[in-house]
Amino acid sequence: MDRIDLQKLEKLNNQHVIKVVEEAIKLCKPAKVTVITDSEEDINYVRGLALNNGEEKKLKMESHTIHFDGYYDQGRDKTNTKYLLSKDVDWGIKVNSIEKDKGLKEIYSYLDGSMAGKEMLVRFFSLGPTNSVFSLKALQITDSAYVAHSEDILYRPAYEEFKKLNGSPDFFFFLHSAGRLENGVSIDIDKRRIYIDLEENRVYSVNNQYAGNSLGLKKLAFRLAIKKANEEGWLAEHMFIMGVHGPKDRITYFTGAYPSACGKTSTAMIPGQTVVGDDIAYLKKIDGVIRAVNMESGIFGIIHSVNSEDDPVIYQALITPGEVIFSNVLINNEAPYWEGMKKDIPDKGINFSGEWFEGKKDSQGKEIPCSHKNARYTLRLNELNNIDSKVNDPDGVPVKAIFYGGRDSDTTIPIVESLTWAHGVFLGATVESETTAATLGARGVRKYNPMANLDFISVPLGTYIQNHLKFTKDLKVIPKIYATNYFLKDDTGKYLNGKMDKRVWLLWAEGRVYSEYEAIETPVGRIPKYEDLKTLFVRELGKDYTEVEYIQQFSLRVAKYLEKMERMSKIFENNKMPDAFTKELRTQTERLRDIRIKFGEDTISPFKFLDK
Ligand code: SPV
Ligand code: MN
Repeated sequence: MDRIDLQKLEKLNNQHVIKVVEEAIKLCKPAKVTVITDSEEDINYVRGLALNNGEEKKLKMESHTIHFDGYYDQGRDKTNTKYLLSKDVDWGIKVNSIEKDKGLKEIYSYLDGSMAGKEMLVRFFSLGPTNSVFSLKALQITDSAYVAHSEDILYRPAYEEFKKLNGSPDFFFFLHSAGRLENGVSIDIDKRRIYIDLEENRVYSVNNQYAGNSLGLKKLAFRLAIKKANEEGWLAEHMFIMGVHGPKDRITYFTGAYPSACGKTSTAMIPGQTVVGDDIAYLKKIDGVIRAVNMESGIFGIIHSVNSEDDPVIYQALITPGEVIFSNVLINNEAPYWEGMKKDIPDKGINFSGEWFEGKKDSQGKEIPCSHKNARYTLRLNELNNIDSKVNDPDGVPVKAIFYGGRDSDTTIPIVESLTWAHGVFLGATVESETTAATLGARGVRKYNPMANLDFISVPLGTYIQNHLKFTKDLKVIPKIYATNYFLKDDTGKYLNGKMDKRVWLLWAEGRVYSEYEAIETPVGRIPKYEDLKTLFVRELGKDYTEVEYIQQFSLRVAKYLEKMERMSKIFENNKMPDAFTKELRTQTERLRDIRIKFGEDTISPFKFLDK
């Protein structure tokens, strides 16, 4: 480290920071260490480095770059992401862990000398807006300029904020090395490891580049934050935050949790609304009101099927100059192309498999698409024309409603309002979803995913749910909770809803916050009335919404719901769940059984609940 970089570190007056950096240097043995402050000059240096070392390449459009992850490094590696534990934990869910000493020994052996001949970057960020009671501090050490650059887009720089720590060790830290590279991508994939130490608030990640694995601040910091939130009585959630624009300029803030690739970003981006965040929210009670901040300042979004019709706001940002990193898309003549962009796609170019041509097959004979299903874009929220004015507000935004959603083709109705907060927690905790491309492994398998957080929960499930249940204590305003499903299909396998229908669900829920619509009570919660949806479909989408459609979408598939309750009972039977939760599962099951007997039908039209 040269004198200037050392001085930058020393100016922080924090021995803990110095110690972490010194230990990282001793272990990884970089050729050079560069400390990055919040200055434009330093941040530019990182941008330049990513281009110079080949991790990113310039595209034709100004400030657009392309980065490729390795062919086998295209999603989160769940198998090799583990908690380092010094004692056994009864998680209540399947969680990967490794005995701490053993895990540390292993990952230190992979990190040892991993930066030989490379440059180590040291960066400081804030998780959440600066100068805010919500926010946490994070130190990232990495040999990947792509990682450091991505974090610059996705998080708020906080070198200056670190000074305010006054020497305290109250920060998360992340040590990442992409390991050995060939053609700019990590090659020792068999030695890819991501080890999380909840006791020391630190994460080690090695031999990978895909952002869900490499960027400490994204899903790795999120796990540390969930633990901290549970200890301190707030919530760290896999949630978007958005302003829903109701009648007469009324803005009502919603958060929403969806598993990867289940419509979270596209909900937050529904035209006519404003976005605060699309992935991770911190929620705290302040003066009797739940308020939320986006811990990020950018989006690392799935690009598959982003096009001018379905995602106009994002599409616009992707075709205009401004800082964007594309990853794992097709590049032809310095322009990016991806599946579902609704534009002609060239028949050759460079993609995540190297030289690509239409019809190219992988080693198993399967055709390689032009872009990976989990290919992504990274951009700052302020590149979007629907950014909410409160996006950086240190006090966050007041949360009036919470959405939960999964990917369910045959059981749950498009939207339902919970009967109570506890019932809403139950609805969130029983979200199911078919697996998607955002993680490695089989796709299309139905999995339950409590609060869309299964991959990230870092405390026992019962503790996590209890933290939700008790969150309304001392609240003046209790947010409403909704469970949504955008993926319901008919018998022929056709989706019952258009992509934009979620706009109607959102605005119905917004109106419900102010009791502007009546609802119909069913065993699974309250559902919209046909007339209200009809009005909203015309007003919001210019669409005629027929009674037939309503009946198809909102009929209660009681037999299917009971199958789901059965699956849930199995999951939770050996789990130490809070009584309030167990009660919700029991009573919802009873209500479903009763209604099935009452009507003698497996599928019950919503109109039948009207005369209850
Ligand atoms: C997700 O998969 O939920 C993401 C992308 O937001 S990742 O960084 O891989 O977690
Ligand atoms: Mn996510």
